[in-house]
Amino acid sequence: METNVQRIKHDIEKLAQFTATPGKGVTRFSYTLEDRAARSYIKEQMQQAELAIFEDAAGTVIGRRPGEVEGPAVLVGSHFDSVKHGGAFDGTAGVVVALEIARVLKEENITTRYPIEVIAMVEEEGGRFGGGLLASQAMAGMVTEEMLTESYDAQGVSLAKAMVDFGLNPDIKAAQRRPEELKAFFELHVEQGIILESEGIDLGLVQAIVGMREYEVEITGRPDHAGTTPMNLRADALIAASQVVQQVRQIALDVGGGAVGTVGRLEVLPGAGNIVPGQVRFSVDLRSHEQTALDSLAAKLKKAVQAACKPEGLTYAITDKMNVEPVSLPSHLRDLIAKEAKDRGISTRTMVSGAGHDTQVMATLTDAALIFVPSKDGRSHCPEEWTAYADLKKGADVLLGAVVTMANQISNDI
Ligand code: HGY
Ligand code: MN
Ligand code: MN
Repeated sequence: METNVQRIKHDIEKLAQFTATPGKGVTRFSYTLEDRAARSYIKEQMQQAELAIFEDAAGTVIGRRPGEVEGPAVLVGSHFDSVKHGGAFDGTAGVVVALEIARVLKEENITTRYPIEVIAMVEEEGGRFGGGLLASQAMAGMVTEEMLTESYDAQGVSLAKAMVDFGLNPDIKAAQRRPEELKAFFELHVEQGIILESEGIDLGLVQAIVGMREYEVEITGRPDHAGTTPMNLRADALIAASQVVQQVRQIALDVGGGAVGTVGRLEVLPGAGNIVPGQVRFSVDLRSHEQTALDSLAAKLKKAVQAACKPEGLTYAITDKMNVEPVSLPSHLRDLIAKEAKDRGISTRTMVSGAGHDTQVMATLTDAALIFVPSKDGRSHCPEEWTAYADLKKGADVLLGAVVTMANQISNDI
């Protein structure tokens, strides 16, 4: 029993067409026309695979293949939203592989003991509203009303309004899954790093995923005429913001142990060459595999913002956009996957993930596993992102084996 690489290739290429920036990578934000087109395609594929289709309150598309008994389901999937000008494989590869697994089970007429669900998640990247991991956090009951009403896109549309306008159930709590109805969650994802390719290894078995804190920082001064306002009378928000940007790098270096800090987006307002910046809004993304280090990064950031603003007489606001803990993933699922790989002559190595993934949130609900396939030149979050289809097929075959094995493993029926 194996997956069909032509169908995998076809789905990846088809889904890459649903982008707001044709010719400049994949830009597929949640609850947009591109989302609508991609989700319709995913539903069509689920229909052909004879899955029962359901969309949860966050907009995640779920295709369920019944088991012999009503029992805890094995979930397999990833996300199908993207970053701005991203690649065709980040998230999408995991959704496509899950669709292919469902097609093979239908073709081979295989019914496992327990149900299997194909999961196509939304808003993992936070590309439109900031934050991210929305779908998995909704399943884990971690999404608050405030996260929905207080998150806005560049046009000032709130996440809550975008979801309702998209036709979704406004009660996000309805997306919550009960641990007892879940048996395991599997995600295949492109590595987005250079290790597998440089070592010539086929699959990465992820043992830990980095913890992430994301903030929106807003520093407010006073817009003034750039020509007539003396230097000592200014409240220039960009002066303080630029100090904080420098500090984000220093904080990560000081905390060390692989900690990283990034300011990926910065907006100067009103944003004209002859106006002293009245306000600056910017993102801060802090990560570490250690919870204590993550806490230290966050505390140092807040101190840096205060130290930069006070002498300049500026005010500031720091809004939490995301706070997910570092996780270690259960070794028994890794062992199961390693055996499936070995049986197929596919090489593996354990590794950690510097990228965040829905798996780390699903791990709070059920046993979760994340496997990586190689990324060409380690590139991701860019149009150049690429994974060879033969590599994708290796991951898909191993995941097919692991999902079926897990869905047949007797456990306490609900
Ligand atoms: O940012 C991340 O690590 C993931 O790509 N959302
Ligand atoms: Mn990503
Ligand atoms: Mn991703």
